[in-house]
Amino acid sequence: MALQAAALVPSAFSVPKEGKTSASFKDSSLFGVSFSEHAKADFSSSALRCKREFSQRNGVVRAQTMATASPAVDVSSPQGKKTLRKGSVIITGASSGLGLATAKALAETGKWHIIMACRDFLKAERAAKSAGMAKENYTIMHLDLASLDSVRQFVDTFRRSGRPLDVLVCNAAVYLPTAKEPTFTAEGFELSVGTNHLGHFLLSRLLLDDLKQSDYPSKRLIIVGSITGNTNTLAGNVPPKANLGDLRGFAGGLNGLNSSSMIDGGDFDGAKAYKDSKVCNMLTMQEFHRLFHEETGIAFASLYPGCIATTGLFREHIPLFRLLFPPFQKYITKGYVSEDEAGKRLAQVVSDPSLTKSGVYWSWNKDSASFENQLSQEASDVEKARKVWEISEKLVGLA
Ligand code: LMG
Ligand code: NDP
Ligand code: PMR
Repeated sequence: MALQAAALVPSAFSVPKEGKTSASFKDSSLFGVSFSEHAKADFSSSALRCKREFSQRNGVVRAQTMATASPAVDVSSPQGKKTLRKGSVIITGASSGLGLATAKALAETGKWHIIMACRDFLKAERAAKSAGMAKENYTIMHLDLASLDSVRQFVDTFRRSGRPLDVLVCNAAVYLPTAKEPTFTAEGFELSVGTNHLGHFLLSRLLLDDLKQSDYPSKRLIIVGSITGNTNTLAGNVPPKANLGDLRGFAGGLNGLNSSSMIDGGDFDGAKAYKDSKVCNMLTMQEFHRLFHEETGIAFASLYPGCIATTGLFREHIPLFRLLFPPFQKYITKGYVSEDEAGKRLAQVVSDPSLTKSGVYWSWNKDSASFENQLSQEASDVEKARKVWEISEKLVGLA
């Protein structure tokens, strides 16, 4: 395989190729707008759109067609100034790593209420406390992405809470690099793709309606991607490489019984399954953008936050890897970022007024300036995105 030299640099440092939608460092110059700029952005257009009434009453969901209880922009403040209500953001897997750091960064602004969607309630509570998050800034709700029933139940519980949904962040993931045999979700899908992609696919499809109903000025759906799913980078060329093939295993249901547990139909490989799941995440973001951006105004985005070598993602890896990986990334590849820094990056994609473009895969350069990065050929394949979407709909019971 002939790889271009330029294609081998890590995506965080790569210069966007010509010919694609206005990818440029110009955008990154807008980066750095502080959270305080948030309220100054122009919010007039969608201020009085339909909105669900905020109601904490048990089991009551009230659909209303008039803005009443708490419109996103309140122009009736004493000085007649526009003030923005707290944004409401769901973050999956906010009990550790990137999700927790993002929740913390957003909570610290005082402008967000974070719904921490986690499979381990107690762990999430302890994590929020130790991150110093104030109680009024977060709610923990149970979500196990490895069960589609749990996903549906979560959506139901969230709707009953009466909170609006302004931003959804699909962040949770599992990585099983040392597993010899596949393990499965409640519905029998291979666990990495089942959790990282299918669980999030159902969640975001169901919550799209809630996002549509929000009157918040900048509505976003963010799906965390990664460099290791992109074979146009050095990191993406470390074996085993992501490759969805012709999707035969996926179409067969990934159950390891009458079909392969791998999307491409091959033998099980946990590291590859994770990377494949990230390709699905990035393709899903683009298909969402293609189908719904114009109609809804929602910004769909993905990102590579940098190599956060210290997170729980590597908990299943061998101890030697866990010992060497952080210094390797810090001193050799220089791709390392701390959880705090990565959390600030994702928090920008949630709330920065300059990162509103839809259909973008964000990355950050050495100076921590954001830029629109190029996805690999497979991770930007329009036909594959369409097929992954169609098969996913069938597997999660939406088609
Ligand atoms: C698999 O191993 C595991 O089996 C699997 O379980 C899972 O973990 C998976 O991706 C995750 O990895 C992959 C294998 C690499 O593992 C290793 O990383 C072995 C380490 C080899 C050590 C190399 C020495 C590096 C020196 C640094 C020493 C510091 C500390 C080490 C820290 C280790 C933690 C990472 O697989 C291989 O086969 C090894 C080859 C890797 C090369 C990858 C580069 C590919 C580039 C492709 C293009 C080449 C082009 C040439 C250059 C062109 C220049 C313009
Ligand atoms: P962590 O393991 O720290 O965080 C993952 C989170 O996902 C945890 O909170 C975990 O919950 C949760 N989770 C796992 N399975 C489920 C499930 N079935 N239902 C609900 N939640 C679940 O890893 P990271 O913070 O590193 O990973 C976060 C995201 O960042 C992932 O999408 C990953 O792919 C991406 N990423 C990470 C990089 C890195 O270098 N670390 C680089 C690029 C992307 P619990 O706490 O209960 O285990
Ligand atoms: Mg990688 C040159 C830059 C670079 C970057 C930015 C990463 C990120 N990695 C790079 C290079 C290399 N890695 C090289 C040269 C090697 C061979 C020594 C290497 C190896 C390696 C392994 C074994 N790297 C890994 C692993 C993992 O198990 C991680 C993985 O693939 O998880 C799926 C991983 C990662 N390297 C990264 C990042 C961000 C990861 C993990 C997380 C992820 O993509 O979500």
